[in-house]
Amino acid sequence: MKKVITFGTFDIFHVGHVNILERAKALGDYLVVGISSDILNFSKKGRMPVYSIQERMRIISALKFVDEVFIEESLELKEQYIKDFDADILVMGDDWEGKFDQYKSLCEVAYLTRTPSISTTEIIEVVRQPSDKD
Ligand code: C2G
Repeated sequence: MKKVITFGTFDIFHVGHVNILERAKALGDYLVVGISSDILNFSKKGRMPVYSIQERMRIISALKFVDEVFIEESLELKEQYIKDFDADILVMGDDWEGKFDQYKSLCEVAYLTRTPSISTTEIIEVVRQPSDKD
């Protein structure tokens, strides 16, 4: 059985998230998703996620192509996570291109093209815009 591992915050779940998780699963038989803790997201993006870690884990684990989820506590623990879950391939969006190449001695590393024109940050900005009626 080929095990795939991927990581992300997956805040305000959107179609870009579905696309990468579905394509990640298609590269193997079993998909494990490390979901960034609220504090890790704060350190990455300078804001707390809109959805809590419990909510984000509940959403991601409900997807049919996700087999297992866990909390990603630190960006520096990838080696341990890859070993703990016995992953054969690490998959990330290409905004991380090259960033995880040091793990190529442990497993395959693949960067998939991001879905264009959608991100959590853009959704927050659009929702914040006052509508014409306001
Ligand atoms: N993604 C995508 N297309 C988008 C938006 C996001 O393919 N339009 C992908 C990202 O490339 C990433 C995953 O969806 O692989 C999750 O994205 P984020 O929630 O923004 O997670 P990120 O902050 O990149 O966390 O250890 C690594 C980090 O925890 C990754």
